[in-house]
Amino acid sequence: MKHTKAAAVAALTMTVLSATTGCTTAATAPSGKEAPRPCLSSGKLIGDLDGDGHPDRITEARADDKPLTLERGDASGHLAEPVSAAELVGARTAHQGAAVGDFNGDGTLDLALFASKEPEGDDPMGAELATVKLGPLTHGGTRKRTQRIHLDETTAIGVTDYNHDRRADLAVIEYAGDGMWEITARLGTAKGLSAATPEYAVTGIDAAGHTHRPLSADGLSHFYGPCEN
Ligand SMILES: [Ca+2]
Ligand SMILES: [Ca+2]
Repeated sequence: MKHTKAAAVAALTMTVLSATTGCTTAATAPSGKEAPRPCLSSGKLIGDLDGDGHPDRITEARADDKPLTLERGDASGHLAEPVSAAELVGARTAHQGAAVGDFNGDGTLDLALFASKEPEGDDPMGAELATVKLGPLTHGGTRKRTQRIHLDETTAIGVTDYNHDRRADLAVIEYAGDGMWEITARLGTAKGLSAATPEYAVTGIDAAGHTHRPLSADGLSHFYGPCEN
């Protein structure tokens, strides 16, 4: 599957996150504050990604080349300018992307990042960057526990739950070699995503009976309900 480069244009707007987003509280953030439990509002994830105890707004990556964006919220409920996936990755390659999900199922949001160049030959050579930062993240988006995973040349990533275990799984549009692309998956585990993470080709035959799901814009709806008003 050939995929075009994602546009990473973010509107420079200052938005107020309403106090009525209705996020209930869950785990305790590093700041000592009760971290808001993630929920969905108008299709966007409201949750504390940066670990300061205040809800952030995450616009999920979409299959139609709309990349993930992050708007960090503060104590007053204001949302800062959207940060693009490319800015989160911090690399200048042909493709960059980010996906947010709870890959280890501990209740905190984790952040997967990749940076990749275009394939240069028949054989996959690997993405230049493929990591998962397990939450809770710090304010700067860093994390003490960063896991490296292997991806071949990649153009997009997203989350869904292929094996119905309530842990986020990473879906990847990945170079398969010989000019071919495929959607592959890395299954979330109690330890997150790692080199030992189970993986399988979504576009191939799946002996385990996992549901075939391509990258989609509704991945987070498998895990989070609407915010209460
Ligand atoms: Ca987590
Ligand atoms: Ca899963």
